[in-house]
Amino acid sequence: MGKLTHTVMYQAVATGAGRPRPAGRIGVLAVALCVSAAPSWAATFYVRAGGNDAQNGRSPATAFASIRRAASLAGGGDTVVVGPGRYTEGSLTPVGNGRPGEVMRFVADRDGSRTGDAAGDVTVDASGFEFGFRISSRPWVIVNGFTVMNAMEEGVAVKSGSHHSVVANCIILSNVGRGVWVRDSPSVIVFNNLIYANGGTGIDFGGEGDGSSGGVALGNTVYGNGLDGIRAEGLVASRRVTVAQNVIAQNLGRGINVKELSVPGFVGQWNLNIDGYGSEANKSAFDFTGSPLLVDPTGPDQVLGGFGRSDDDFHLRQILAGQTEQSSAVDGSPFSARWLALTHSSTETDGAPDTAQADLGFHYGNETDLVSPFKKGVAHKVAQLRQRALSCQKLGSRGTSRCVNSLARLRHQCGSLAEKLCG
Ligand SMILES: [Ca+2]
Ligand SMILES: [Ca+2]
Repeated sequence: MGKLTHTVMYQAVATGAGRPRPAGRIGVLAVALCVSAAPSWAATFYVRAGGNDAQNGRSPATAFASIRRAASLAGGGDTVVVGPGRYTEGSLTPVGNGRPGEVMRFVADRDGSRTGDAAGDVTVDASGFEFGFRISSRPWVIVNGFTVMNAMEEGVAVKSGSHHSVVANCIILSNVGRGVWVRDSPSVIVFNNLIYANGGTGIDFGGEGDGSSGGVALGNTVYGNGLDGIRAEGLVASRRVTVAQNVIAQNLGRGINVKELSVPGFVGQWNLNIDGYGSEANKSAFDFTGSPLLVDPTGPDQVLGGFGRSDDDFHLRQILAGQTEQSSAVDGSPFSARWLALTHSSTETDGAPDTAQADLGFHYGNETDLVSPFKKGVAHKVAQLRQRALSCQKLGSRGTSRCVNSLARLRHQCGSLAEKLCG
């Protein structure tokens, strides 16, 4: 009965097109609370390369042409679905913020299943703009699946209290500044992105006010950026940052650089980082060594990113996909691909889904954002991951002499890293 009621309300809202939406919501909220049904006013806005900003954006047939237009209407609970194509716009931010249980989503419809378009990249070409996405004072916003390039500063900026926001499954390249800048925004998750050929640091947690404590950089490939790979700044403290399961290579600065004020609670584990560590934080993790064996980052054209990006290939070399060598990033996590909801995406050139233990680094074709698929919520997930990492670290720090007695435990806690630790 409640369901029927709020379906009717939803239609009332939906047919009120052209009305000032936020004001309408307050009235609907009051009614919704009276009938104790879960509010269901969340709207979906569509953006397509062939769209028109004069339409209402509420269906693929009446899609907007610009992401900016959709963002100017979207807030908590709403989703902006963007079809394949190239959008020359930038500094995108939603008009409203999300809330717990009512996140605001920007979703790239790369396979065309929601817009009816032919599959393809969904590219925000931010040439002439400061940022690709600029999530500012907008908590609980998810940016999922976009290619973001050419911004004059950061590809994606999450700043000024945009806590609990998520950047997932994006390819962020050739921006002049950082790839992802998390600034004064706690509990932000940067999950399964390919971040490369940016002028600044790949992923940066920091700020000048509240800092960005509780930040998570999980499962990203961070390659060939102009400064550090992943960094936790030290102007103010960003505590309890977690950096795990990333592949980090060919960055000009340090692979992982944690400044002194941000050392408390830092957890770094299961990274394949060949670019070293900053001097202010002791290296506490037990990392994979050797080349990440990416298939061909520059591609045959020998140009990394920019106009040469279409043949850039960041899959992992592996025997099952026909390569003669196997990256140690394959099956590098102690957690299963299922545990991380990565079973519909791939690190293999043949596109076969990730199975058994999760592979490290960027997975092509992934759609899950780490927030939506898990019943207990992402905070629980991150807590489990940190706990496991700390146990692994503790066991590993005992040195090889303890391997005889604790190899089984070490294997359970650390995954394939156990064998490496014990030689
Ligand atoms: Ca290339
Ligand atoms: Ca695997």
